[in-house]
Amino acid sequence: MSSKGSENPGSASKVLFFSIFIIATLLVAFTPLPISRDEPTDRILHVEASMFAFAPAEIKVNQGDRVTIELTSSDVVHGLFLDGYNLQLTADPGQINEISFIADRSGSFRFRCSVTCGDLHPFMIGKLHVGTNLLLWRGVGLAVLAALAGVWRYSQ
Ligand SMILES: [Cu+2]
Repeated sequence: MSSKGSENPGSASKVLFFSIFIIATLLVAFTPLPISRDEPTDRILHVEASMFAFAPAEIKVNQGDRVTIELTSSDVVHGLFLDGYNLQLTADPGQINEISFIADRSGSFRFRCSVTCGDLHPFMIGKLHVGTNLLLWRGVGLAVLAALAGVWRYSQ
């Protein structure tokens, strides 16, 4: 690298890096959260149970949502027990059974069939994801940027 004619050949890239860093920091800190946590919504979810799966097997809601699960069965009697919330309902073939609850606990919770329905009944499992803690991820993002800034500073 030739530095003749320039007092500080690396200054342009430093300025560029610093600009990108500032922009990234502002984005992480101030990008509006896509979903306001203050406005819970009604979520009506149709879940179809059949040997030996739930469809859908993965459900996502936001913390605070009023969730209604409408369970149907397309073959034999199935049940749905939701870990963490300790909710349970069963569905006879061709019938709809529903349960409503407030998703006040965030995290990932398994739900599984609560009626022995055949050989693979123990594997009839789904998952409910409640909330993405966006504030937490924002904090993680800022910590990563701060760490990068430290690495960059000491590598000069
Ligand atoms: Cu079942």
